[in-house]
Amino acid sequence: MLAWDSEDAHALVVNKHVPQLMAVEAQSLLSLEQLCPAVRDWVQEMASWMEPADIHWCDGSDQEHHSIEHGMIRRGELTELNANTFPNCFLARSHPNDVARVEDRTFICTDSPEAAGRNNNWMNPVEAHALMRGLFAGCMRGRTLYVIPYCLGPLDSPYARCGVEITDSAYVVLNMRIMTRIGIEALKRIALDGKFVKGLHSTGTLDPARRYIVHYPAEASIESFGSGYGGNALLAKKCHALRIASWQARNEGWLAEHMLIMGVQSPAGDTHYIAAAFPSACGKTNLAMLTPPATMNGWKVFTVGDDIAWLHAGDDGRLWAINPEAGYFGVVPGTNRDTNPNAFEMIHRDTIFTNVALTADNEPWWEGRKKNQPVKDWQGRDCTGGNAAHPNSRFTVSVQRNPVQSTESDNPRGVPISAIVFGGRRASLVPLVYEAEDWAHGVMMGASLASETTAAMSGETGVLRRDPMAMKPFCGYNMGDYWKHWLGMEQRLRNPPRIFQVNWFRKDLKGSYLWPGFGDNLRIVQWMLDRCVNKVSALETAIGRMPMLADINVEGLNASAEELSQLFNLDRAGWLREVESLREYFSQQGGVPNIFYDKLHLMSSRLG
Ligand code: OXD
Ligand code: MN
Repeated sequence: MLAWDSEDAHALVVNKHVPQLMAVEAQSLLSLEQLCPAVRDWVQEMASWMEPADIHWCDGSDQEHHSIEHGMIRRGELTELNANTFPNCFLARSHPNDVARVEDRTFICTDSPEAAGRNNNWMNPVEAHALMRGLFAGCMRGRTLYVIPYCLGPLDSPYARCGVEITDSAYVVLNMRIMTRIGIEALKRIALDGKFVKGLHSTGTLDPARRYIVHYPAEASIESFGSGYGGNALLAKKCHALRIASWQARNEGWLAEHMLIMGVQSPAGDTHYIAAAFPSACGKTNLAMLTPPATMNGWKVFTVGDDIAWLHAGDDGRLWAINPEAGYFGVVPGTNRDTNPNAFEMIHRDTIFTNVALTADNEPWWEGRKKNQPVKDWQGRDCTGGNAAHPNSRFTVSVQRNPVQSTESDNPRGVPISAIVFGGRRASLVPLVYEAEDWAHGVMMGASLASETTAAMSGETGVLRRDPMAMKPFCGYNMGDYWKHWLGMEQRLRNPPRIFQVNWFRKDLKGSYLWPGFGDNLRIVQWMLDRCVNKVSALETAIGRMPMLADINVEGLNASAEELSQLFNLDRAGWLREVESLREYFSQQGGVPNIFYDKLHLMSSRLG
């Protein structure tokens, strides 16, 4: 059993920090500005460059939050929603050209293009600084410059990392306060750590031609200009917790991944934790807070995180995970009582909605809400049907609102991971679930991930693209080096998690989904966990280990035996084409570990 005594581990980590914390505590009468001279000096330098009308240091208090909120309401940037049915909920509308991450405007600035890899857009750091300097110069005239000190991860965790975001967007402040631990406590931790990631953000004029999201991994700094959208503007999220952190993680021997973390408790009472990577808008939030089907009595799911996992090898040789975030920035459309009852309940109070539609009762509305009809679309226009809510409309809400949030979420040590899961959105080929034969095979499986694009990034949706480990848009360096780093993690793990791939999205010839998904995904999770404790055996196939159908819990399942077998159908010709396409893809990346080619060779000879 993998449960452990969290109280003891907590004491162990916290005690290490106590003398230093007391020293910083003694300074708590100092103003925020004085608490950390390194931050103060940097803010002053940036302010002289951006020329704001005033500077606001965020302390993270409720009072501050309400005053910023009221300012936004007064200026028409935030609308209060129905206070009876959605208390303390607000609607924000973004500029119609600013609704998603912009991968083509996102850059990694390393000394050489090779270090950034073909998976990233590259810019020379000197040129990038010059370009950004021009854009930021005087950009905050007449505006307030907010200083947001934040901590990613529990404040007392040795794995937590801090940053400071400078922004001229009040929307960013409100969202960052939900998504991370901001304010005085974060600044104290920065004073202790003696370092922080520097993030500069300005919405500028929201001109798409002057929109740049630029990262300098070697300098641990980020510059984002011209967008107010979450993934481009909440710099702690994708920019810091993934792009900058993945670079740091490689140097320091850990992993920063685009993964949910969930705890699964069996009726016998033991809990296992799973880390699962899926591309954006492929159901991570739904899986992380899944409600078990009625027939799986006694099973419980707890959410640790829904988007990002920082993973470290523990002294015990297991892989441990923390969620660096403190909130959810989830996709709204499709959320209802059937698909995700926990999320549906969670977003009925204390939530910021972005780009949803409105009903006549001033309630938020989105496709799949199943109640009422919209009268205003996401741009505030009278509704005539179509996409009333934007397909990438979002909710921002604290993890504390999640009825199934894990009590281990704040554990400074994290949770021990039993299984790693990779999943993509693929209409054909990839079976519902299969298991890797060993760590290297699992890493290659993750590297092979492909998925149909979604509305979370700008550009066409539904196009199949390779998205290794669901990190294509987020890996702050060369994919070849990243895969080698993943392979190398095995040396640090005496008891590594098992690795699986899932595909909830396989369709039949008529284009209908073969698998019901949502709560029923727990049946597949159960099989994976049974594998982790060697409770069931598996079928060795050309692509990996597949379940024996009798080992899948189908009690009460609304899928026929025919559908189930189609979900595991191994299309040999299709897989041979896949192997060829992977060889080609890997050869384009550069620096690909040889073992991937060995694994592909083995796969094609078995398929042949
Ligand atoms: C997200 C994304 O917002 O992946 O989490 O786009
Ligand atoms: Mn994400």
